[in-house]
Amino acid sequence: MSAAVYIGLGSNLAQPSEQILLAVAAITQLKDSTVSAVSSLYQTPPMGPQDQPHYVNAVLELRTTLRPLPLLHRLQAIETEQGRTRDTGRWGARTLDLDILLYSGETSTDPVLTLPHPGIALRSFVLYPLNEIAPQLNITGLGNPSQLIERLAEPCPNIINAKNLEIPPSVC
Ligand code: A4P
Ligand code: MG
Repeated sequence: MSAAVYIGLGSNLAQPSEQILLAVAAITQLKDSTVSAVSSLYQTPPMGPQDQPHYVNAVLELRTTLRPLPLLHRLQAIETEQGRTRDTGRWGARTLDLDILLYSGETSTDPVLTLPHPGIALRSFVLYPLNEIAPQLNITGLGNPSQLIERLAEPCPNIINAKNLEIPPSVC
């Protein structure tokens, strides 16, 4: 049986929108997996060091029979293929970051793969795109995206590519 997985995508180097679209295409090619929803692209101010460009962020939904760790390794390979280096310090600029936000209802405190991703509830660049594609999602122990957005009280980031939005999300 396949798991419902939510993946956060982020880029702020080397034509970030292109990096996100390339990554979506690469994830679409993963074996034993189907991309079932992709959010719009959002332009977001950097969290962390401010001397770096704005980010483009998105979230996608994947149905997969890959287990969490093999999936993480495949996502890290895609990051590397798209020129990701890990020498820019914590939360430094990057061509591509792929985070597993949720893997069905699985929970883990292992630093190699923490589930749900510990940043979900605190990041507008995750919550708005997640709310766009999965408004009813029950985020283990935390509530759904729109409840978390209300608690966060941060404005919706700019949508720079609304290709999936026939109707703009009501929270924006
Ligand atoms: N890791 C543990 N859990 C996970 C998970 N659920 N998904 C481990 C993916 N990886 C996970 O990640 C460091 C280690 O986290 C990995 O070895 C993996 O085993 P990394 O990608 O090498 O480094 P990182 O991304 O710099 O670290 P970190 O702490 O995960 O940062 P975040 O949380 O990814 O945040 N501002 C905006 N506007 N938009 C962004 O997307 N992203 C970041 C990075 C900072 N500021 C941002 C954004
Ligand atoms: Mg990361």
